Amino acid sequence: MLRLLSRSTTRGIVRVSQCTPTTMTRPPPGKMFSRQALLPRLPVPALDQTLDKYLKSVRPLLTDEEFNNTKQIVQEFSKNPGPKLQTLLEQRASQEENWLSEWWMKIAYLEFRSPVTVNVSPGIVFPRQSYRDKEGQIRFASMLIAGILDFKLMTDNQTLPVDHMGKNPLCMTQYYKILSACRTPGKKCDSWTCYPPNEPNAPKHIVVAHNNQFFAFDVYGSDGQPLSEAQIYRQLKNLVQDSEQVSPPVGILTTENRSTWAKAYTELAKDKENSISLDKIKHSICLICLDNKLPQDMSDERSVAARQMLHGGGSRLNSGNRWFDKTLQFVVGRDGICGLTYEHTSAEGPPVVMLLDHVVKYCSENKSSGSDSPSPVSPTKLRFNLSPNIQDMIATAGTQLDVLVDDVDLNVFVFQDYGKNFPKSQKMSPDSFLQNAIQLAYYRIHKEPAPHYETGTLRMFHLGRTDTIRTCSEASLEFCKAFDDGNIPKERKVELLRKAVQAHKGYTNEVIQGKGIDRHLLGLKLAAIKNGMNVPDLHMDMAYTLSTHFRMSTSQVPAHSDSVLVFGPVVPDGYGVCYNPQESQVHFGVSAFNITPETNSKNYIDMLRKTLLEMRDLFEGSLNSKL
Ligand code: HC5
Repeated sequence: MLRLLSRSTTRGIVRVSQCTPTTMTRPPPGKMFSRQALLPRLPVPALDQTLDKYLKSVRPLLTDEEFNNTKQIVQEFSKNPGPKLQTLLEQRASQEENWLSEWWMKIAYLEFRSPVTVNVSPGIVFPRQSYRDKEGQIRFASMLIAGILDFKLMTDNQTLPVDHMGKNPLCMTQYYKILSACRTPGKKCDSWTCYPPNEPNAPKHIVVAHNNQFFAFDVYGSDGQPLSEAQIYRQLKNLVQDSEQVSPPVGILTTENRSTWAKAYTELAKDKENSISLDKIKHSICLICLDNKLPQDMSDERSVAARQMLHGGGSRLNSGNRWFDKTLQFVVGRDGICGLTYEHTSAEGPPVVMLLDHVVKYCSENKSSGSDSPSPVSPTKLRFNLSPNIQDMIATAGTQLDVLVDDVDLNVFVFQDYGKNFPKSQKMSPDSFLQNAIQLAYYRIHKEPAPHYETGTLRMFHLGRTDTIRTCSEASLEFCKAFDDGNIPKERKVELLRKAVQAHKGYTNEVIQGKGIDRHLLGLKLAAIKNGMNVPDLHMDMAYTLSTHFRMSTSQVPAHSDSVLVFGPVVPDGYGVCYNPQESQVHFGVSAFNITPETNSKNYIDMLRKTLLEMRDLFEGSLNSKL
């Protein structure tokens, strides 16, 4: 069989060598994995259905002439080479645990060369904490670490309950991949390594970053139990005192273009001491970044905090106090600002949010964790010897990052007039309602529909990741066109909105059942490439390029805590919109790039707020008129 992607397990390390992303073998069946073996395998959708849906989805983005041309291309594809590629894909599906997940890890992440910072790694701002000084910062960090270890215990012991969507159990393997994992840069393709729990070499240390210095900190006592919060505090206090000097920002190299970073990595690792430090970071459970304050500009505090989580503020602020290759980095800032950033290769938002909700709750309960463990070991400083060449690379990386940071236009807001409650009261899916609001706000600013990506989960399938929910539809466009048309009565607008909501809901249901079109079309393209065939005309057609140039890149990530989630746009002329919908409010994080003056996050936020209010008015008006 064609086994493109192999896995090598050495002494419990799940290592993905260059260009060979991994899936973990089926984990042992603890409570957490009790449903794992029952999960269905990701299907390959029927070809004709995908092609029909594809044509429908591109229709609102094309002129009649363009559409007719695309229709012809699709028709030809359905005869040749479509069926042949479909067979190849079905063969792959019958041989792999999941026909998509390893390809996806490679295409979407490991081969992608842009910096992970801003372009790939999301940021999350936690609810603001009450501490206001350095002492409070260290105390909170200690509690946070205790909370992380408390969560880790549930994955180590596999006592975490299985997640469900409705009645359906979801794949739980991502929980094994967010802690003790790291990405490593490669020349053409990165690799990703994870050290699963309960293996002989499972890590026992975290890495703490302070003033751009890194420390390996063993957080378990000699009895294998987590250190108490008081023990963690004492060690952190010493560590902070020992690192008052700001060091050269070696971590800034991790914000580079991946191939550039790969070169620097090779150079850096030539030195024995550096190599040990790099391994210690890679092998750690997670990073804890003790940050300095970001200067407050005209923005509100939460938006400044969001930038701190997404990129750290630039080379002269906290961006060197990071290791962006690390899967999970918790950021504990000054004055009660805290959150995290995560490297996206191995997991989607929900497992990370589950962890953060647990940790936030743990910290709010302020329970002093357990008894002391024997023989705690002091943290050790990870040394980096920086050759003049590396120093130049750090300087260049800093300049590049500062350009990127200046380009990011990021703001957050809480919409407080309603949350899921209003659409529910009108018997509409809250997410489909919000998605249509997001599309409409774009339409009202730019006077055209946006190719629109919403993350749809495939976790109902073993090793499932995501597919695209294409929010822009003929129904959404009709609603957008009608919305500001004074000649159209409210009742009609409500009717059009309901249709658009229904279209989105229907599309969503198909995606989560494994019948989306984007990953299928990608699979067909890869099947062609891997078998030495040409990229099909369908994929070279402008309709494909246009409809996958996602000006709106969006994701719904519900959290129990009042956390704000942010990520960058995926195209220079687009927006990134992440939202945490709650019962009576919605937290939004909105990003754009300054390089495109037409897209502006504040402007978009104003329009989205206005649109959400006017969408509700539409209903109240129509309800009143019935009274
Ligand atoms: C803090 C949680 C952020 C959610 C991240 C997310 O949804 O990432 C998307 C993953 C995917 O495969 O759809 C990618 N996206 C950010 C570009 C929407």
